[in-house]
Amino acid sequence: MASVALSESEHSHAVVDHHHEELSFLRKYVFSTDHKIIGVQYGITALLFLLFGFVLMMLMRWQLAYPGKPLPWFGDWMWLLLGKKNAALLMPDGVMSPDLYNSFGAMHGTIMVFLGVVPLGFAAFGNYVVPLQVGAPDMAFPRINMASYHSFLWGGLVMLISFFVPGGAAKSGWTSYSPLASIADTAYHPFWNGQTMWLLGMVLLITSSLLGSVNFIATIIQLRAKGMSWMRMPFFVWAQLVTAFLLLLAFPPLEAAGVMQLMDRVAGTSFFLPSGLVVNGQHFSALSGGGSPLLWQHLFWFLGHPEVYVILLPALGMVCEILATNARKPIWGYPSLVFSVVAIGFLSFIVWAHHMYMTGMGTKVSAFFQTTTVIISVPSVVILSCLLISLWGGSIRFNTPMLFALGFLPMFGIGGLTGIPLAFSALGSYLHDSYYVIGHFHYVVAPGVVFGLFAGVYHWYPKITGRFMNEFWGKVHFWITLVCMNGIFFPMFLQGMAGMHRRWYDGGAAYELSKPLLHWNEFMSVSAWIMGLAQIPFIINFFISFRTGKKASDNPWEATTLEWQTPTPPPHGNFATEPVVYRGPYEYSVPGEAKDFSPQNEPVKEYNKNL
Ligand code: HEM
Ligand SMILES: [Cu+2]
Repeated sequence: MASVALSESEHSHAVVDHHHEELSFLRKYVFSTDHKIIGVQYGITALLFLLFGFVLMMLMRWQLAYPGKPLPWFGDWMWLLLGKKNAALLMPDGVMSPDLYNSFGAMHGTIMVFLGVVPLGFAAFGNYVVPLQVGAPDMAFPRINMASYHSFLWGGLVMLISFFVPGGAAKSGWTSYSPLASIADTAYHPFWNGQTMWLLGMVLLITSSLLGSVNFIATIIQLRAKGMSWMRMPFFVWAQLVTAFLLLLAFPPLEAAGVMQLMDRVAGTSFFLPSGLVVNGQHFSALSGGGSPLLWQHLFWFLGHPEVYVILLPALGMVCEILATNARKPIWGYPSLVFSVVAIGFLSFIVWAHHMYMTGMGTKVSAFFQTTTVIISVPSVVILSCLLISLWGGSIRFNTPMLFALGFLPMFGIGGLTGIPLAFSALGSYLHDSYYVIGHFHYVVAPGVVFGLFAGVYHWYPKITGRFMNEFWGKVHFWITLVCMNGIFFPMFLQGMAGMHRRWYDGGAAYELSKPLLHWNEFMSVSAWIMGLAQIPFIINFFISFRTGKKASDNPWEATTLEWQTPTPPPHGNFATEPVVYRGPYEYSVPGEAKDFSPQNEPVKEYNKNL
């Protein structure tokens, strides 16, 4: 804010002033307004939630592989996660109850999406990297930035606390469909129950995202350094800009819907509750009724589909940066990348009902959504193709960030291509709610997006901490994770095509149709647990390298974008003098230049001006 108005000389003056002013620990690390600290806060919190969401899934995978068997060892410790009362209620004799399975499933989805991947990709890397890449001293609104993190943190804490309320955390899936979600959990306690807490938590998380998104939009539009024209912005910045618009425009309907569902639960309204509702033989005649369950689905998916791009785009942006840096080549077709990502942004608002083919929408409406869904795959394919072609003829450096970025390409490719059949309602109706769908979107979000995020951690870690992470353990982390990811998710396609349903508490054991494919469950679960072990080297590497890692210079990867043209780690205010940009973002191996990278703030030599 203040920094926007400052002229260059005033600003460097402000930097000097800040050095003299000793901030207390609380102001510096907890209530910080520095985008870099906030980025790190988001990053650490999100990584912890990512781990937690994964642990929930590893516990569920026990139940899927060995239905009804008591959980070994962990069973005795579940009270730590659930409280003593809930543990006795939801895990009698150490066996996971159906309610607990549903609860873990719903919280896995919610935590991964809203507390893990999006805060890491959009908020953590966005906060740390975007102002540096556009050459700004900070975000446009530093205090709103702080409020955004704190709203996120409280949203996360509410979600965690909900494990301990009577009956445990929410059980209605990450989609919380009404009418079941509207009446869920109230038997445990009229207010302090999982679903109500979920809604409260979501309201805080959505508020946080909205605060973040206006900040990114203002920063990218207003605070770009001199010379940083639109088509000179690194692709990561473009991806963040489009993501911010998606959040800003798609989340408000869900926030409204969340408050409405909350009112249905606690204030006797019937926004989503129909007249004459009967659930499991129980009549809900006291309801005033007249509400529309379908309205919830529309409001949810109006956010839900753009949200998948909110999950994807930041990771895609990071992969692009890392590929260019390590292939030592300009990105092939940068303008088409930019136009494609903007096109995805627009289109993602008119495809949402492809999640709702089973609701009995008319053929005309479904034809519309099928068409838009197929169209949106075009820009995605353009982006993936540009990235692949960019590798052609490069002298590739196979370091850990590059391995993860390379791993992203085929994994995201499998995820995207397996989505195309789902676009057609005839096939979608058969595959709907099957493990095929779980396999499809996990290929996008787990080996896809999560690989992009890991690539980002390894790539920007030296800038943030001044030290490299260990390469050997990074590679061990990559290869085991790659193999295990496919071990977990590939068999899901086979199971799903054979008709195995998602959200089955026994993993299909009770159904004749799953018999031939049941043996995969154990294989998938073991893959998940080995993958869990493979994260240990990453965690140790992450913390140990902070002190003992190899020292990194200011521009250790010899990269071109502005975040590498400041001291490592960047000082408060980021740049000693305001940078001026002379070139596009990926000028690697420019003919006639002495070195194979030409930073954006390096003036173009006279003889190269017409190249
Ligand atoms: C990498 C490790 C992961 C594993 C092993 C895993 C596994 C699973 C499995 C087996 C299910 C289906 C449960 C069922 O239907 O009964 C599931 C559901 C889900 N997962 Fe994951 N997942 C992982 C990562 C992620 C990530 C990174 C995200 C999001 C960005 C994610 C989002 C979801 C969502 C939204 C659901 C649906 C939850 C619901 O049914 O409401 N998962 N996961
Ligand atoms: Cu969708």
